[in-house]
Amino acid sequence: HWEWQYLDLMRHIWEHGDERVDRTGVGTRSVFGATIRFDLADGAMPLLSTKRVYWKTATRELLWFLTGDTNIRSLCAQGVQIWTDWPLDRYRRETGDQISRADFSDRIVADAAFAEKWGDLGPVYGKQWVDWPVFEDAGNGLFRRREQGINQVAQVIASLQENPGSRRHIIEGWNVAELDAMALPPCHKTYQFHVAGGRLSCLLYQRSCDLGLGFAFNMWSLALLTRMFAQQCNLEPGEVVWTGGDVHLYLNHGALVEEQISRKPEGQATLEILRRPQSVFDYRIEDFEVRGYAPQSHISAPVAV
Ligand code: DHF
Ligand code: TMP
Repeated sequence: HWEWQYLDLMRHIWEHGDERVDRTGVGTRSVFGATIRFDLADGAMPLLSTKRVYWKTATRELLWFLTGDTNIRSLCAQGVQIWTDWPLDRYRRETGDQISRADFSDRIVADAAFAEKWGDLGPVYGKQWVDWPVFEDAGNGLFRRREQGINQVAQVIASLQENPGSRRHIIEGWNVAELDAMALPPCHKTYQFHVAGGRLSCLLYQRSCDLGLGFAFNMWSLALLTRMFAQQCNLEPGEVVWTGGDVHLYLNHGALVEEQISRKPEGQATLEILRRPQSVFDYRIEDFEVRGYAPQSHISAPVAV
């Protein structure tokens, strides 16, 4: 079962990882460099079976990236709170108001001006994916920002169709010039697509991975993005290759780790995409149906902010 790759990595890090103080102050055990592969043939998807993964939440996040939006407002409006903690943290620090997360989220949804002021994460994934900023010579010795930036997603879809054998099918989140303006510099930073034998594969390079929490979402989204691209390009889904740089377990995830490595993977979830939208930007949550997903119970763990 593919999931042993994950469980073995989890056990290895917990037992042998380098224990260190990280940015959040929580502390981690960490290894540098890891790979997990998964074959998407026959609709299979890399959804963990050893705990319930909220794949619809992860899907909503991916669709939100594709709109280019970087404000949490539309996520909060859908009840998705996976990004709320970072704007909330800034709001609390800058105003001293110790509002609860639920109240903050409600206010983000109810009050557009408040959301504009406090809900934006800066130029994170969505912005870089579909509107990477471009500067052009204004002719007067100055440069101006071109109104429309580069849509990397549209460009890669086009390059996959026009030049499938290319080794340059890349979507990059790591815009060095804008890192300071981001709430978090991108973790899943580089996606490279590859076509062989009519199959579309994708390799993700994730510079930093919270193996207990973020990974399950990142692996799902990697596979889902590949399935969407394959459908748009009339290719069969190939393989996904996940590579992590600093792959870590937070020290306060001990209960999750012990429980999860005591479980055994079982079954194989599949995904059907019910419709072929006009473009990669037109997918909706209702287009995705997961079958055969009967995971073991959810295991909650705190997120390090
Ligand atoms: N920071 C850290 N420390 N770890 C992360 O995984 C992380 N991920 C981010 C932003 N910053 C991060 C964005 N993605 C959850 C999942 C993904 C995610 C953020 C949070 C999460 O809390 N998942 C829980 C509950 C999900 C839910 O309630 O909907 C889970 O058990 O999967
Ligand atoms: P860092 O910027 O100091 O590396 O912290 C980011 C943390 O968030 C780190 O634990 C990795 C985790 N993370 C994921 O694992 N997946 C994600 O998609 C995101 C946004 C963050």
